[in-house]
Amino acid sequence: MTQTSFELKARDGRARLGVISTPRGEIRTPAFMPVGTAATVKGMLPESVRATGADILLGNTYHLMLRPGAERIARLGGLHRFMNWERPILTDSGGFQVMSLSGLRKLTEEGVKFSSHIDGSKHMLSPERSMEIQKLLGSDIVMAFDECPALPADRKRIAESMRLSMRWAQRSRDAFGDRPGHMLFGIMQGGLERDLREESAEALRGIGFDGYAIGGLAVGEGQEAMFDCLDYAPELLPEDRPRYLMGVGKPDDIVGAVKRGVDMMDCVLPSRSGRTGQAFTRHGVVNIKNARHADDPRPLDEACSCPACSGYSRAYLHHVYRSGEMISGMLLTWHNLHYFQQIMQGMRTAIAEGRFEAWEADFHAQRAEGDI
Ligand code: PRF
Ligand code: ZN
Repeated sequence: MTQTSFELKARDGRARLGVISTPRGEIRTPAFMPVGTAATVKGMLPESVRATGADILLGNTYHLMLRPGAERIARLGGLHRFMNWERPILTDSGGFQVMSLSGLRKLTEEGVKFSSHIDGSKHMLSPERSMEIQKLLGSDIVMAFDECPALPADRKRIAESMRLSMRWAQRSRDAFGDRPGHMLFGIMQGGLERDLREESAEALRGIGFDGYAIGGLAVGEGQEAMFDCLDYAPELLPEDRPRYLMGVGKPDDIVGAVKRGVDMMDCVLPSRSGRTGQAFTRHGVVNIKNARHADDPRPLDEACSCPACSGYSRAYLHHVYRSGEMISGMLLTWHNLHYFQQIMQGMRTAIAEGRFEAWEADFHAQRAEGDI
């Protein structure tokens, strides 16, 4: 009894509808995971995040190991209890964040030594230590430890990095062991090189994981190049396992990824943009700081049922943003997370009813409409 499963319920073209079951609850796919890097989705109570429709959050090994420390979180009963979110949590493994956030770092076959972006203190991550930390946190979906080169990078660098990540994937699998109720996902790398993506997928399938992520995209290559890769990459992975596209994206990236066979995604965009005065709506992005909202009595989106849209005008949201009031980030984050989850629910329903193509056409048509 493994206590976890992935059931595919419907398909429409390459888009898939499914459910991941874990002891902490079900994850409806296609799923969008809000990012709770530092054991909080910034500006939101966990029950509010749930109210937007999220089934699962993402946490970060890198941030939590540095502050407050994985051993401390374990002593306090694990990450779920610590942050008061009892539903599933997926944790990223740390390698990607070390490369993008830390100070001095040294990459070897063993792992990566680095200095903290917070206080400069010295730390080490390896496949074995990353598995240990994610176990201490109590993560439901554990990510293999990988390395992701920044693009553009030359082919030789991408190939060597991918092969290192595949050796680390095997070490992650060995260190993870057998943990009923918890899933381990492998991460495909290989940049935009088709044969390297194939080699990576082959290596991961040989090791065997509960799910498979597509890493190394949305790192500066642009949407067209990303979609070109997604035109073949998901199909290289086992059909009967969830596929997770890491760090994506804007609403149209998400829709394009689901259309190409992706089941899960995460991104800081809805929460981060909420704090910088950007709202995503059916018609496009609204910059609430813009002076043209100062006298506007309309809600952000008259068709949205979130608290920001049901109780407040654009004029109010503009005012609290300009005044630096905390409620500004709270309301806009709530709206953005709600909107992202509405997109996911819309896609899930459309796939179930075999009308994904029409849903997608409508999604793009609404965005083309004039004034926002
Ligand atoms: N690997 C890991 N985390 C990630 C990525 C990756 O390639 C990306 C790339 N978009 C985001 N987060 N481990
Ligand atoms: Zn709203």
